[in-house]
Amino acid sequence: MPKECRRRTSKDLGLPGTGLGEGCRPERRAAGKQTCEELELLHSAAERAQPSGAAAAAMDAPRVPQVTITPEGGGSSREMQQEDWGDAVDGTLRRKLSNSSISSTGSSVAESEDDLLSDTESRSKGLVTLEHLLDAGDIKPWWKLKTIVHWPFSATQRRKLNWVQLAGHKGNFKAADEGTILKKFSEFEMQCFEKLKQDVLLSFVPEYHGVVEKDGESFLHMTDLLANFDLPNVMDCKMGVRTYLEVELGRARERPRPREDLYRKMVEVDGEGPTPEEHSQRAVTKPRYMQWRETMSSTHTLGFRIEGTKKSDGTCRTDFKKTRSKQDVMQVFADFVGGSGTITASYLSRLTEIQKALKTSEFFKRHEVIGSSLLFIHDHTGRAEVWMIDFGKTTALPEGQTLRHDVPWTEGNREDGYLWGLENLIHTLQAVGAGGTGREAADTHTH
Ligand code: I3P
Repeated sequence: MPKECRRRTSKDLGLPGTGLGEGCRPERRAAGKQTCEELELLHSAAERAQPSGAAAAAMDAPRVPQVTITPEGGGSSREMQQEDWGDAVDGTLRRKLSNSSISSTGSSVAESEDDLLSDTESRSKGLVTLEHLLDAGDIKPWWKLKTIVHWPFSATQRRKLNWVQLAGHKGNFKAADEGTILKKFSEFEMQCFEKLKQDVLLSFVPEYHGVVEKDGESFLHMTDLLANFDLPNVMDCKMGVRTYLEVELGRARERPRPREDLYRKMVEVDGEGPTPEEHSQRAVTKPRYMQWRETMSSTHTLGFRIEGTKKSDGTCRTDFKKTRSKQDVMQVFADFVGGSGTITASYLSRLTEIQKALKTSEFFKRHEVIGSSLLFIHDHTGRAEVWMIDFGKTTALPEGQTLRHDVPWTEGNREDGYLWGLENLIHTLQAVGAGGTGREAADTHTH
């Protein structure tokens, strides 16, 4: 089961006193590992931040982004320093959006299969790095932005920065006008949003406002899904039985690029994961890693997996790599909805609507939907929504070809198992609503 993060103490950070949570166990830090710890760091810093100038003028906004910054590249990683805090919260720390494969992790990632993809596609992977604006000549470490969620701010310390990304999904974001976000441009995703304008799925995806240029880079401008929530609870479920594109598989086969960072991530979860050969190479290819991830989690068994959750109380959980059984998934859901039948029912109703729309959607029929998530959001008012997000790896099929999305994948058929996963997700949530433990609700459909 996933571990809960602990809140880092001011002592950990070398910062003056901040309010701190207790009771979470310490976790060993590992490069590339998704953690919640840094999320708490920014919260602590933000609580003390004194907005000034334009930021102070915008103090009527109730939320600020909460970010998880995961240092990349073992040797070069470091904790956030006190000097960074002011920057992080007053905006002088610029979010530099670039391909962190190059900027942060050096050769191991730069050697990945992704580098065989187009530049646009590679950049669309959603990696965010942060760079200081001051000290242009100074070489600073790069950080990978993993999670952005809202955080409640005291009345006197509010800033208007409503943007969001989910735990477990990497994202490239910039703050935008109220209620909107900018996401790093991806050709695939842009094409999806354009096509979705004429599709029945339109009401289930974030509103898309077009491409904008900022600081010399392109972004997709879209609605911030959290904007209308008060202290939202957020969950990201990655849909489908497969999380890599067939094209990635083919390219990896033609030109294998074993990666040490993925080997390390694998070993961290399961020392027996790598084959003897991979152990001796101390590296695994990306498709191999992705397939292993799928079998460790519920992707293969249920056709979806939980990537991360963030609750209104600040509890963040991102390590669901071994959450595989229906019982475990149910427990996470039960905890997420806090036993609320109303929230569960609202989620189910929305999921059923999405399911219905998917079955008639022309867009869905004609696309291989990989790495896309369903985003669950609810708050204490009882408001609960589910949205389809992340289309950076959603690719159009050749003219005339269509997918069923509920049949097994065999290489070449491009099936993604999205609908099968959704059906299982609905059954899982129904079992949660019925107060089941998961044991008695073993009615999961199998291929
Ligand atoms: C990552 C996850 C991402 C994937 C990333 C993996 O593994 O599968 O979906 O990015 O590849 O490392 P984990 O969840 O275990 O951290 P894409 O979906 O963009 O392929 P990457 O390391 O090449 O960014």
